[in-house]
Amino acid sequence: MTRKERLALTEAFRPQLRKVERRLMLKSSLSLGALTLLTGCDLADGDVTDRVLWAMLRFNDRVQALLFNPVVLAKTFPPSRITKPFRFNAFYDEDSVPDVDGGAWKMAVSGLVTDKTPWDLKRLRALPQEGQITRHICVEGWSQIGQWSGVPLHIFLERVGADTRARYVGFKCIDKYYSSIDMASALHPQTILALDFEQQPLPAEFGFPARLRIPTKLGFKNPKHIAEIYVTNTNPGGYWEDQGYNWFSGS
Ligand SMILES: Nc1nc2c(c(=O)[nH]1)N[C@H]1C(S)=C(S)[C@@H](COP(=O)(O)O)O[C@H]1N2
Ligand SMILES: [Mo]
Repeated sequence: MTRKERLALTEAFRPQLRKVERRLMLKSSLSLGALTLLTGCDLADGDVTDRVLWAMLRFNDRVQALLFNPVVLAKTFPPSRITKPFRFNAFYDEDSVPDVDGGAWKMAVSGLVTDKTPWDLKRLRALPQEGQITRHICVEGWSQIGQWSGVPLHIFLERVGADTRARYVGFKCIDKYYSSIDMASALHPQTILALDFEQQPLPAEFGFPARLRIPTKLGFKNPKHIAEIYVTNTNPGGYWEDQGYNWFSGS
């Protein structure tokens, strides 16, 4: 397939993939009859229904991952378009944001990497830094334009000797949030391990000391307050992903 054909296919399929998935998640009862015919399973059995739905969603994730074009860039904006004030979001209120000591913080690296030495802020700041002004889109139905900079994740992965043929990069956070992305998205040039927001160290509420900024995915796939990064072939899921939100969630 040429790049052009692949792009056309992505565009043609995107709305359908979204529609099928929305229907399955929101109105699964409507498609259960069809699923019974397709699978021959007794879908009155909740466990089986669950397993069939999850299998279909994971298949959908694989299709989306195949259609993801690693060279297409997310739209960028001029500084005048930055949203002020920028909105905070997490699975808890702003007064519960973790208070992290940046001097003592260490980020663990594990899984399929050759160098598992933990990283501190000083060493991360010594790596090449990239900035971006991009749109952050939350699955709840709002979006805002923000400015972040930090280490491109592909550079970080290369430094730690990550096996970039592995399928997933997982993130564990200080607040017990977690998420994961496919390797192609991890290596995308705009995927950064952000240390700064609006050219200043990340404020506590926006993910100090380090967060993922990945403009090709929805907001919930941008984990804040990272404690550990790991490379694996087993899908690590995520805080929202494991509750039924689409795992791939391209934006
Ligand atoms: N550690 C952590 N990261 C997280 C979340 C969270 O609850 N904890 N929420 C996610 C969601 S749903 C969104 S929309 C963005 C919000 O980022 P912001 O506070 O910088 O706007 O963070 C994402 N990353
Ligand atoms: Mo979100």
